[in-house]
Amino acid sequence: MESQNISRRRFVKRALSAIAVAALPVRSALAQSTIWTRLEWQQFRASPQYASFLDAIRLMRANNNAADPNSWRFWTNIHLNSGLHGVPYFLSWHRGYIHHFEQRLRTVSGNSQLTLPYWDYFKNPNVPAEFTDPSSNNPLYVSRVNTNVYDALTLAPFEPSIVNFQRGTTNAFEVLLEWGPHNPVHNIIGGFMAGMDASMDPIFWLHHANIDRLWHAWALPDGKNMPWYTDPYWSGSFTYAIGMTTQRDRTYHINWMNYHYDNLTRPSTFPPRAEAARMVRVQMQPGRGSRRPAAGNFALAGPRDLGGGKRSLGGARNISLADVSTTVQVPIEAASRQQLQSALGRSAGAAAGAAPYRSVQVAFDSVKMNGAARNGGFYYNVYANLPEDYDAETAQRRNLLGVIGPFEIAAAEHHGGGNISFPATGLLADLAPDARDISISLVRVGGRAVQRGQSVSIGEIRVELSTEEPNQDGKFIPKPASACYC
Ligand SMILES: [Cu+2]
Repeated sequence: MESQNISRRRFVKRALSAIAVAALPVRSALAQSTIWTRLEWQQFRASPQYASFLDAIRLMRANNNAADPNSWRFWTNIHLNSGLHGVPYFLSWHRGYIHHFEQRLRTVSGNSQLTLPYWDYFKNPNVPAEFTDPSSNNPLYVSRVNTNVYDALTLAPFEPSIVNFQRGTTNAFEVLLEWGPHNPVHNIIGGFMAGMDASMDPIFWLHHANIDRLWHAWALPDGKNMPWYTDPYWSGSFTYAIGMTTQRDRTYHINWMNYHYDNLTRPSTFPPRAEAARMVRVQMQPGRGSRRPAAGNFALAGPRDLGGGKRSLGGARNISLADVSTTVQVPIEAASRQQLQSALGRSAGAAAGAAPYRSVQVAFDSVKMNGAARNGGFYYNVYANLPEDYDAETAQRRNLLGVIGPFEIAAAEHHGGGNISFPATGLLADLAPDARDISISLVRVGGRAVQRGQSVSIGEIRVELSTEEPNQDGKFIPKPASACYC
């Protein structure tokens, strides 16, 4: 087993001393603990651990006592009740979560060497065959809508310009990775994966191990602009269950959790689509030109104060989404333009601290799905001010507000109300702060075979000003130059 480690103690010592140390990993037999290597599924299934993995999952799925950590439902309930999505620590929380699960797999299988495999869909977008064999004794099988996630892939988080990490900074990696490929993989696969019970599907764990690997691969070689582990950002802990707690700062680096990945190459190309039958797709082909969806004919909602330091600049009501894409045009009245500019930090008023509004968001109210839509297989990319002709990958970085699909709507329902809100301050400040209208486009991805007709309804889509400060770039303790992230 590879021992490539900087022990925590050594790391701290190095960080505190002013001695410049070459940024090389310490390879030493003196490393305090073993570093376990997580393998890609194709290697993993040929490894001696494969049988233990199947054993553990079979046993856990057969255990119906949800209060027992050895049961499958126990782990789904942790995710259901305390999973962090669309908020800070999305990546950090899941790193701790799957790490605890990996340890449970060892306990249940009795194999202390077992590690969690990952599925690299940038290499092969097909759910591995072992998961799709419906024989009754296959512990990896559950019913799914799609078994190819090509439609969920984007390279946007790995563009060289993406060096920030946390929410509220421009081009934040954590946000981009959640909007793609993380959420789209949930939505496109469908079934359990498209809802809050996602971890009932065994592929969930391989998906999240891959997301975790992509985070580490992105952070290499220097930790990018992640807050240094002594920054208050990392203080506190996650409690997953009784006796199952992880300090946040421990999730800063995978070596501190005693594991590693066999491949830390960042994705740079799309895989072959791999299924000839699915080549019919025309919309949202990554890297290919697309046209902004035509504006729909919606009832307009005028500007109004919303209370609580918020003001609507306007929007549209009663939007019903079928299996097509649409655009909502929000005209910005002359009287509101100055307020918008202030909120985007573009006017003297804002600089002097005189304007009340500091941030902009795009809000979706009362988002609902019909019954069939819940099963997933599709989603919508939500963009602001999409150019008439656009390149999907560029739009992913510049115009993407987020994703709306069964996974996000189920989460919004779970948290009450079905309201979804996307921060838009940085994005609109970059795009067109003086625009006379703001357009919100919903671009449908996937699901041709499954979802015909109306699938999602939205009470109102509006552009909101808020007196809340957006977080800003650079407000964190950076990694000392003498320390290494390796
Ligand atoms: Cu999750």
